[in-house]
Amino acid sequence: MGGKKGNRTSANAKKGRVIRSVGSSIRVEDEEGQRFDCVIRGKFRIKGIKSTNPVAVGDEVMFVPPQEESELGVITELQERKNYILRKAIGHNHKVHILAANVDQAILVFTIDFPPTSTGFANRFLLVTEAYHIPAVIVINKVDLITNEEQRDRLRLVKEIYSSLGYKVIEINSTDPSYQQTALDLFKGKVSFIGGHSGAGKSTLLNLVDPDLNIKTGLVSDYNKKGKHTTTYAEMHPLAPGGYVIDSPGIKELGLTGFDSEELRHYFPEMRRLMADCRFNDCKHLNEPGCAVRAGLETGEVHPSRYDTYLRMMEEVKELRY
Ligand SMILES: Nc1nc2c(ncn2[C@@H]2O[C@H](COP(=O)(O)OP(=O)(O)O)[C@@H](O)[C@H]2O)c(=O)[nH]1
Ligand SMILES: [Mg+2]
Ligand SMILES: [Zn+2]
Repeated sequence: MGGKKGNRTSANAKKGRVIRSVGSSIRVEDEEGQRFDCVIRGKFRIKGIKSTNPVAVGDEVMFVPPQEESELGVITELQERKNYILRKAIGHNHKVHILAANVDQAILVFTIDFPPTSTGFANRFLLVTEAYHIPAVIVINKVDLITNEEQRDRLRLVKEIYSSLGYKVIEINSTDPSYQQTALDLFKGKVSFIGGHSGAGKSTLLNLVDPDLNIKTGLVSDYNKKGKHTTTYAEMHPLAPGGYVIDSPGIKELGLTGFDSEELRHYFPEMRRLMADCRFNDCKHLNEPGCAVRAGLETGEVHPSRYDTYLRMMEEVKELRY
């Protein structure tokens, strides 16, 4: 009343969370769940990274809501990020794209069969989550389809490898409503990133959490395969029981942006634990004498599948260097 129309100052700013960020189109949700399309005022720069997008889904911001429906809200401040996931920006050699920020957990939907998920795939997923400091949970889905001894052996092995590394491992049948509470407990109140092979049951699992959720995970990367889309973005969907899920390309497509061979070994928790015992401080656990990680392969402290992924990744980051 009496205030000058259009004179929006930071004094009216309120807290919000970015739930969509595609080009200059940014959608913010306030604490009551109301959504506003917003623009950014000023420059948001994050120390150390050159990104193509100033804000990403999951970002906590201060924004001034529009006074009229036809107007846009204005984002005035970006809060510090707890973590963020990067990918290489398309069309910009040395820039990155922030895919998502403030992610509470990464959920890997793993299947013993139909389709089989390899431990190599899981290792790569976990390497990325370790690098971004995002706690990971392995959800073994389709346990109802485990019927023979060979499958049960692989189930045991997967549980053993990843729980001994400290990851939470959960078994589920996403088509069985009696697992609904398990699914709710997992997602409720958290910002979750979900990954896994196509057909592993991501949509089915999310449907168990929120039957009204109308998304198809993996849609974005599917588009990419057909070449219809060139830009990739993530979108955050609110979940009925509280919390959000990030719809995004598979974590595999995130690439190894910015990783180098020096840091790779820090993202394998078991190697991190053992490296203090290596003879050389800068041991890369390749052919160095007195290497505790290679010794760990003999004692069973390091699983061959994990070491194998490490070697492959070391090769890949060498090739990616620019
Ligand atoms: N038997 C069984 N089938 C499942 C389970 N979870 C998903 N499916 C089926 O697997 C297929 C692929 O699931 P979907 O959720 O689309 O996989 P997404 O590609 O990862 O999203 C569908 O036919 C689902 O009904 C499960 O736990 N057990
Ligand atoms: Mg799906
Ligand atoms: Zn070593």
